Amino acid sequence: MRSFIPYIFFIFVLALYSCGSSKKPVEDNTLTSEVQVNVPGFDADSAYAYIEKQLSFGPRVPGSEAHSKCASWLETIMESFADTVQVQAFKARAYNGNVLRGRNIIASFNLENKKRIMLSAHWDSRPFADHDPLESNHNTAIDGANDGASGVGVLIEAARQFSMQNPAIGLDIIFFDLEDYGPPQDAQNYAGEDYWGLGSQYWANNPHKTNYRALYGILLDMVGVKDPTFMMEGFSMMYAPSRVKKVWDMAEELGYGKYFPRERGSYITDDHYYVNNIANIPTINIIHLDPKSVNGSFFDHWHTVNDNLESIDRSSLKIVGTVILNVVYREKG
Ligand code: AHN
Ligand code: ZN
Repeated sequence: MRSFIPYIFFIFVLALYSCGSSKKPVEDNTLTSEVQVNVPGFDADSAYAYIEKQLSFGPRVPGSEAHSKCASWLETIMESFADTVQVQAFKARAYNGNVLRGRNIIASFNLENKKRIMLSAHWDSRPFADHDPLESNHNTAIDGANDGASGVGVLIEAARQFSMQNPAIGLDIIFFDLEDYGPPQDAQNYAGEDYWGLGSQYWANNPHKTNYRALYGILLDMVGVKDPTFMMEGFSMMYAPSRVKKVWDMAEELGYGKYFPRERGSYITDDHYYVNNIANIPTINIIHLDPKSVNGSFFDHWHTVNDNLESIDRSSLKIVGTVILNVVYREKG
């Protein structure tokens, strides 16, 4: 009987290898371990002020003066906090044939460290309020307080903290441009095409550094909604389930479990999709999802003229910012 054992072992090894051809994305499972460290407090008032500042330029619609002024401001403020800031200027074709000029802004900390985390949000705002209940508003550009500015505001405040207390891990904060220029609701012919996330698609195909790698990425989108429910978004679970678990565990440990329910959300074609699919960096999306909202997915004021400062809740910024700071500072460099 003993002589069978090597054969059984051989068959087992063979079976292991034959599974390798499956198409399911395989997450790189080199999770880093946690360290004991004093994590600075996240200042939600400061994050709020950064959102207010972005909105002060007017809607950050590609091609507008507000867009270019805001880009310069983002570059300057990130230069004051980060070790380096790179601006990636690019052109992309929109669903309607318009050629848009975009700017991805990449702020890096601890450049010498090969172990890196990538944090991101989109900084442009949508040119049309195509989900507004008033049809006469459908061609009006939105402030994008939640849809865009909230994630950027949280990450600028995080950067301010990183400048005061250096984390052990390397960090790249990327503000993607041209996320929200996707086809309007009433232009049906473009469904399924890659017209969202033009900035992240560009970056994923042309990273700011050759052979750029990060252990994982976190995207923030619509994080300023009152009483948020950050459900476990579909593509995040498909490409980076262990990172979702890590962040949701951290949120629970911090007492924010209620806002990070362990429930699956729908699949959102957002910037993280392209970072996962093209650049192969396991990236999760912390995004407020509410199947009971008027649009069936996002917050009620999504892509309406009411996505303005009034729909931002400071305590939500505090929750998300605190989770981000804890995740980053507790990573071993
Ligand atoms: C789609 O609705 C296909 N994607 C939503 C991505 C998005 C828009 N995030 C913010 N605004
Ligand atoms: Zn949007």
